Amino acid sequence: MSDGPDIFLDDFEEINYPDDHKSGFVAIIGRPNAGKSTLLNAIIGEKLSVVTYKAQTTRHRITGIYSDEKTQIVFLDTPGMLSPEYKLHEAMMAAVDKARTDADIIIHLVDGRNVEKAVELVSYLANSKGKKILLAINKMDEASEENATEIEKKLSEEIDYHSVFKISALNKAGVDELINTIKNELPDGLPYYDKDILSNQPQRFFAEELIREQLFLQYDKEVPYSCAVNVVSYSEEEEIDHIHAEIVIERDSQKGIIIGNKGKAIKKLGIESRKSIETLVGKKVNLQLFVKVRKKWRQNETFLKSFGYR
Ligand SMILES: Nc1nc2c(ncn2[C@@H]2O[C@H](COP(=O)(O)OP(=O)(O)OP(=O)(O)O)[C@@H](O)[C@H]2O)c(=O)[nH]1
Ligand SMILES: [Mg+2]
Repeated sequence: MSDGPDIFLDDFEEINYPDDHKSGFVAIIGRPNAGKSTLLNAIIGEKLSVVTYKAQTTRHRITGIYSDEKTQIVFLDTPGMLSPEYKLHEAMMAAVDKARTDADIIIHLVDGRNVEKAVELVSYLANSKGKKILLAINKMDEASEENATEIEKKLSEEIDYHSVFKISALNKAGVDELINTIKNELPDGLPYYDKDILSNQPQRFFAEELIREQLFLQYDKEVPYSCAVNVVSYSEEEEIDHIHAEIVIERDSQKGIIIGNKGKAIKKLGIESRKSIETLVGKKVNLQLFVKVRKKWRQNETFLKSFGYR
């Protein structure tokens, strides 16, 4: 007799998928601010990934799962490609690397308004041997055709793209064509996740991201970049979720900025974060925010790990 767990086959629901079912991973990779998170949200139809007008908003690899009867595509939104300046950046690039390795298909997303920016760091992607790469030239609601043509020409000298798309993630223009091509190119396979779910990340993760989004929107300059958000506890009741979150900063001097005159700034941060979390979870939220100083956490492996960046 083995001492393994008893497994009752009755516990497994048998689902019959069509023989030609396809599934796979698609990484969205590009420079900061290209519109990667906007594209993910446009595809999934929900706000899964935080979008702001500032560069380097996304720090983690974020999954969004697209399913229909015959397909499941696991999209991986990634931080913007950059040359690392500190350890947090290294961790962000490691998230890009992991997504690139896991992907069956890569969407190379570029901002069509700016030729110089669109071609920056292209050598990083040119090294992705054996992967199908689709070029998506974004922001075509504002970019000129001449720019798009020049970008396509320059990038195609470095990368042998499977196909090229001109899209506006913001207006959801050209996004269906992109998805159809991906569907055709995916390998045959069964779904990786339950078809009802849109992401495999836990709710506390989204809570952290939504608070971080508000930090980006409400504070200037270096402040949001030197903050991490850590949900210490998340307890769910039927009518309300209770969340206890820490805003982690690098220096004592930032405490006053986060809290603001008579606590006004942190109050606003709390209210706006709570509202966006309530929209996500569809019920009331009781959010408590605390500010904590962790000196130079962006350079510290242990802190990076404990905040989920490794
Ligand atoms: N005009 C226009 N703006 C867009 C489009 N797609 C995204 N944006 C804007 O570009 C900015 C950056 O968008 P994000 O989706 O956060 O970009 P990202 O590539 O995820 O950025 P990081 O996470 O910082 O690397 C936001 O202000 C978006 O609203 C588009 O198709 N057209
Ligand atoms: Mg992003």
